[in-house]
Amino acid sequence: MRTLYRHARLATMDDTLPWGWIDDGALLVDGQHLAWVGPEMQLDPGLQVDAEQSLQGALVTPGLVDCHTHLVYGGDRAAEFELRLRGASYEQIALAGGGIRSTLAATRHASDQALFASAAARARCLMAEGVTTIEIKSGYGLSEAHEARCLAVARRLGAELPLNVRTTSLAAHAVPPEFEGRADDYVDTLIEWLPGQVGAGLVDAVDVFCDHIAFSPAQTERVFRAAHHLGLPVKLHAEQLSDQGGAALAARYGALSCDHLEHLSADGIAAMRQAGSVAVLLPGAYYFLRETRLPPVQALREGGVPIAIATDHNPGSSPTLSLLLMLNMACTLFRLTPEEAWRGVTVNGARALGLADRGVLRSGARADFVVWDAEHPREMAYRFGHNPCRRVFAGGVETVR
Ligand code: DI6
Ligand code: FE
Repeated sequence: MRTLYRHARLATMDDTLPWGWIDDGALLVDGQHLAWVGPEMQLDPGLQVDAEQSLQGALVTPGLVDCHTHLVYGGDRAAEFELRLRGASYEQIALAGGGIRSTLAATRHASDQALFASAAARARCLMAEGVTTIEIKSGYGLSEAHEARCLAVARRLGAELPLNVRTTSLAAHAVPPEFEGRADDYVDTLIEWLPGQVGAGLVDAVDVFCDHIAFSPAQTERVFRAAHHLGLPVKLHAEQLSDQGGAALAARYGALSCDHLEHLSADGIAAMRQAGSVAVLLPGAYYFLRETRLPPVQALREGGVPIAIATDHNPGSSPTLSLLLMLNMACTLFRLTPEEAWRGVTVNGARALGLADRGVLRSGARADFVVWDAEHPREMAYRFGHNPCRRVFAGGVETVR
């Protein structure tokens, strides 16, 4: 089935032009992929198609990619939010056994169906704003069975919703109570879970939370070595609360991305540049934790490190379900330009997942695209709390909204 969509204002995100802009453009969709993208004037007059539609000058962008989420978990942390407003810090709550551990208990307690239903509801919120690919991390199960269960729920979301899901094993998110005071034993144990997760087709990448309240660089490296051995790419929660040299370590393992990065050093930037790792900035967590230290955006730019933006959706530090809001926050809080922020939720978000076939409207890419009720994509970076998403296509198929 070949369908031609005509008369669109295209922000292709191709890097040869600002925004990859085409004023009056057309998209030829052949099955799940784009077979041709370009200006109307260059359309082959003899082109044979099965169907044709005019988009009447509407704005079209690539489908959005949310490259860092923790979407599968039980419960919420609204009560913890209240505690924080009475003066407790995120770190104090974590050290007192709250935080990630309280979500762990709620997750273990939830049925498979409840986990699926709550995650699907969240995924639908993201999809309503044009998200067509998301990454979902485990990390709230923290036992072999519960980690596998959360990864399986993520896989099921990808199978049952018109959404592409990439899964990341984040068993090294926190030390579960069974291993209290024995973080090294826990690391040995979670490493033993990985081959089973790979064998069951549950995992596309491996991540670690490397920080003073989580895992040390030495522990992180052990997990990375195991991932490397299994041929799995790695990512890292790096330099969020302190500089542990995590980004440089991850770069040595060819990390797809290093994420957060508020405390990233010049050495870390140089190592990421060399390795081609993407800097995933997470303005939702920065905002919600009321951080004051900004990620080194200008140095990342000057260093030529690609920047992605994601929601980091999780119940503790970033309970947002709006990637469009993150576009605005990336600009207002981190001073990205609207175009940088947009590249961050499209082409560079895809790159942070190791995916070269999406995030750009070009021949051969997946036919993931969004039609907007807007003149220009900069409007979505400018407004907040507003969703002008009109139609979403995933793999060439219009999704039901
Ligand atoms: N960094 C974060 O900001 C989240 N996880 C992580 O490694 C927080 C997760 C939580 O508080 O539940
Ligand atoms: Fe995270």
